[in-house]
Amino acid sequence: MLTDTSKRTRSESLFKHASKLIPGGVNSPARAFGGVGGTPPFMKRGDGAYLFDVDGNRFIDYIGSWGPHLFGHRHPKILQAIEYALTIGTSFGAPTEAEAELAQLVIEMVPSIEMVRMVNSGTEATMSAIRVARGFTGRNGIVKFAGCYHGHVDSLLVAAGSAALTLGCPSSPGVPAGATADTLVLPYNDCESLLAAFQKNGDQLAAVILEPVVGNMGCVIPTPEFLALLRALCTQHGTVLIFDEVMTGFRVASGGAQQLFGVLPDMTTLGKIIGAGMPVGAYGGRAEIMNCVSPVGKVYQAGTLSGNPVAMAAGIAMLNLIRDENPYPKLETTSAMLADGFQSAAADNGVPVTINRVGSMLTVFLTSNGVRDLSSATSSDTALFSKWFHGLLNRGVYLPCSQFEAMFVSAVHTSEDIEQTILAAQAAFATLKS
Ligand code: KE4
Repeated sequence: MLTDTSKRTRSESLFKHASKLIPGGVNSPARAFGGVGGTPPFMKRGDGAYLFDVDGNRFIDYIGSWGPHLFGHRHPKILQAIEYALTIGTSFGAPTEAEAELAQLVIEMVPSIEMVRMVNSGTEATMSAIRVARGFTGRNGIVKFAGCYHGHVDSLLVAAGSAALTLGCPSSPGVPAGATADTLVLPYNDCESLLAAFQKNGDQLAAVILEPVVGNMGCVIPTPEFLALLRALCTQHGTVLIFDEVMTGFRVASGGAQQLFGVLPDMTTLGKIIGAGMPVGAYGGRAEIMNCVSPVGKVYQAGTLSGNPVAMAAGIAMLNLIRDENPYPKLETTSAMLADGFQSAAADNGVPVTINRVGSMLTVFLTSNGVRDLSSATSSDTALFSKWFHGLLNRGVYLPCSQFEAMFVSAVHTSEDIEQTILAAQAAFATLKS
């Protein structure tokens, strides 16, 4: 039975009020509905696979805070760990045992990481990894790929994905030319241009950074040839290969995309799931590289709240949950059921879609083309996507508010939730024909 969640008057008044105080009424542009229009629901609480808004509507949540909630909202073991941490304090600015405990878990779980440094966000992680790669190699050049998003780092805010792409500002004003002069942007999955770039500039390249499964132009999957060539060229030229696993880390496998695909980077950045909803990022890699980081080495990076005990407790609980419960088989089954359901619902209504999925991250592109890079992703009909998005939102299903994002299934989404979602998708696709 379909639910009607179209009445959201309190969210509308809150959005008007917040917009006078905070740019766009949000603390991150991705939440502002800029790509789909309308008013974002203001959420009151989350529980398991659901979000509840201030108007009393319940939504089946496929954002999961943009990735962190692998086990849904308010998992008891994560809450318990946070509650205990609060009984001993919030932050000391001194080393604690918990930081070493989370570091140990990350090193054991992520194949290529020998040493790791905690920070407070994915952006801090990628910003720091780029600096370390430049310090380690003594070079300046970096390669990124059009449509990939690595946080709002000056040198990487070029042809960026996520909300930068959604809102039509993939290369942001305010970033001085000097900050991106050493950044080379290539098409994702394009072996030819990668080879040419290395033949021309290989020995000036400090790093190549990529999302090893892209979420930020929607879900885009690397070809095995592309990953293999990347690895080979970086090895050949002494360039640091950075897998930005802020989204894919602990999401597509316990060891991230590098474990799933069997390709080991030199450095890895992490975020989202590692903090279980608390602000945690991390960067790590070969000990030889990480020993360049202050205070052991000379590459400076610091943070008042990095490794704070409350966030560490949440991260430790999350990674222990992953090791104890191994959610991936169930995530695969539930996510495949969801993708198949979307595919049939679209076909039943004559709506051409392309669905890309890796494990529990997926995107329904409103296009009949295959989607393998930014130009094919942007061939999607974003106006049609917006209509479909609102059709689902008004029927109790909360997808990422952009064609250029990935949705996430959690380990606590049930088959009933999936069936309910497909019913809503069926009805929403039907409205696209009118
Ligand atoms: P944060 O600084 O937002 O923690 O992480 C930046 C980042 C880095 N790398 C990847 C692959 C990422 O996906 C992100 C952040 N992702 C976006 C959503 N696609 C976060 C949502 C937002 O910006 O509000």
